[in-house]
Amino acid sequence: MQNKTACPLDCYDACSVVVDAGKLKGDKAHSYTNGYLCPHLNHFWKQERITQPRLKGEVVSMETALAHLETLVRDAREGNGSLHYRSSGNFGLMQGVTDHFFASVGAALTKGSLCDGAGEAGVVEGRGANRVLPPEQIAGADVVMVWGRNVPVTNSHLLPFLKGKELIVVDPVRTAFADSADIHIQLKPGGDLYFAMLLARFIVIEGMHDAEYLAEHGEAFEEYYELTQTVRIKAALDGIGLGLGDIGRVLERLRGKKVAILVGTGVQKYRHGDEVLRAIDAIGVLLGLFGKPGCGVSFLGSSSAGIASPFAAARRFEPKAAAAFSDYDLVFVQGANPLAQMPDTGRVTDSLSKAGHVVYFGLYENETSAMAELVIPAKTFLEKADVRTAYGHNALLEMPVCESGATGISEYALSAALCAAFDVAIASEAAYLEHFRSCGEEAGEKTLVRGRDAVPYAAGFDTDDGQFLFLEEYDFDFDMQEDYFLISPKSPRSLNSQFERESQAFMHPGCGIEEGTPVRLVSAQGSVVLPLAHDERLLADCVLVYAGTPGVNNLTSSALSYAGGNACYQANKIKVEAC
Ligand SMILES: Nc1nc2c(c(=O)[nH]1)N[C@H]1C(S)=C(S)[C@@H](COP(=O)(O)OP(=O)(O)OC[C@H]3O[C@@H](n4cnc5c(=O)[nH]c(N)nc54)[C@H](O)[C@@H]3O)O[C@H]1N2
Ligand SMILES: Nc1nc2c(c(=O)[nH]1)N[C@H]1C(S)=C(S)[C@@H](COP(=O)(O)OP(=O)(O)OC[C@H]3O[C@@H](n4cnc5c(=O)[nH]c(N)nc54)[C@H](O)[C@@H]3O)O[C@H]1N2
Ligand code: SF4
Ligand SMILES: [Mo]
Repeated sequence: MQNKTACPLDCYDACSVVVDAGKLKGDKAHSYTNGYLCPHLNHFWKQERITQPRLKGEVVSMETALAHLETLVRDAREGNGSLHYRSSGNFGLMQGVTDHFFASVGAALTKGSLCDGAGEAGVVEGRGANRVLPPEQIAGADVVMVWGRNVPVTNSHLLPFLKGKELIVVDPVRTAFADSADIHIQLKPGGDLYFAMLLARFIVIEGMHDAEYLAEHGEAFEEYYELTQTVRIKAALDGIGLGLGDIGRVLERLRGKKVAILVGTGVQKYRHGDEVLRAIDAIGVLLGLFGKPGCGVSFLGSSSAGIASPFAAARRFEPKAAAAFSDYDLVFVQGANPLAQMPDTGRVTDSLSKAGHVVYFGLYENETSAMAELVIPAKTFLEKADVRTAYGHNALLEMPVCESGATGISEYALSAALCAAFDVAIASEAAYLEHFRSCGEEAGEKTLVRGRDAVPYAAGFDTDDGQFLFLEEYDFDFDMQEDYFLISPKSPRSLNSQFERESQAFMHPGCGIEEGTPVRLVSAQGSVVLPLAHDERLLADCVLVYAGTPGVNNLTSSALSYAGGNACYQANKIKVEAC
């Protein structure tokens, strides 16, 4: 049995894990993991897993479960087809082997994202490709500007790389991280586009732009400068809760420095999320930060860049954030909890309950397993072989079998059984693993994905002409009536809906409602009643409900982002009623 693997969770850090007498420990030899893990893996064993397959509430054998699944797929092929809805409960590359089976029998898969799709679309529009900025480059910066990413909570292994740097945090919440920063820009949620455009405008006004760099990589910057002039300074700053002094304070820190800008998902949970990323990228281009050591702008990088898929490609797709489940005879859910995590739970509940049959393939009980006709337990990451990459660094990590156990079935074994039943060709598990492994190359104590850059964009952008494509227009109107903003970030205790989920709504103590009082939050989509807790880190007009809190997505809408087909968890304003 091997004793070194990687954390399977959907996280920037992709830690290297040592399995020591059943205990999980952070790998001291891996420079990104640095010898520590986070609460999720430290308490991995606390979470009770599903042990037996279940058909219509009755425990059945794995054989019976697989035979029933085969019948459901067969029947669906004669009728309205199957939808394979797979998400990122486990981030391993082998998880996609089920796509191979379902695509091969004509099922629909999903496209778009619940996560970073809007921002990613913006990055690709501007730069041509979404390359990861390695932690070593961030460590080389003088100033790090963190924009809508809660590093100690969601990306804690980056903290050692930020030591001793000047820190600017842009976040509507005065998080502990924001509190520790040299500057905290506490703007209103969704105010980032205006803030980024105004920063760009003043970079040019102050002559801070890098003319030489722009001549080579950002020729159209003057047109963009004109676009930034359409933002009315006073009105925009008033709207987003900032002043001219905030622009000045930030620019003063950036002037002449090596700057890394790290952007998280917080800024792009809106319909115009792509525009926000393009406007933030534009700051990097104006300052000449791309392709320079110790500098850069980084969003969640593409974790699959450089990894060719060995699996069959689908021809039919449903939008991930707004899938029409009811159109299908069979919905096969894997590594996901759509009933809690997709936006617009009311719509999802209605649509999923009208699907012919729902199958849940996962580790834990949740809202979706509770309503599924067939529940199939998965193996944990310790009991099956995989390989993973990350969106926060370029490492490739092997995940060999570290423990044996009779519970559950691996994604490969399930796919192999289905492929055999339907006469679909499938390579051996070893061949797929070898394919993924071969995408890596050794680099000191770690393995990196081959072909990724130590300094991304050093050879220019990946657009047709190598130029950065500045935002040419924007579709954003900061409209704020008397309602509240909903902020829905990640919790330190849960990984989306896995592990310890939150159960409260948070508001500023000045809201006039006593702690512990149940409040009804109401949006155009629906409502939820949650006990109120006070949090003085919040702006007066914000309600915070963490991602993973049961009921939070009753409030969110199925509207997709203008680009990238992403969920827009913070696009809805809400009302608050004490009850
Ligand atoms: N502990 C923990 N870690 C996780 C996860 C988890 O559930 N729990 N989930 C993982 C996953 S799937 C992902 S995608 C990543 C995401 O991790 P992050 O990128 O950090 O995303 P969030 O926590 O959603 O939001 C980050 C910050 O954005 C702020 N924010 C909210 N709205 C706005 C806004 O309009 N503008 C600005 N500037 N900031 C805003 C929030 O207050 C929050 O502090 O984390 C991963 N890591
Ligand atoms: N309100 C609000 N909603 C959000 C967000 C938000 O910020 N706010 N964030 C969104 C984001 S960024 C994301 S990424 C999504 C995540 O949403 P989902 O992708 O639906 O993820 P989880 O809720 O983490 O559910 C993952 C499930 O995967 C299963 N699982 C774990 N490991 C394995 C395995 O090895 N094999 C199999 N077969 N199953 C496994 C577990 O049973 C677990 O219940 O949520 C989105 N929803
Ligand atoms: S920090 Fe992220 S990758 Fe590391 S153990 Fe925690 S969830 Fe896993
Ligand atoms: Mo995510």
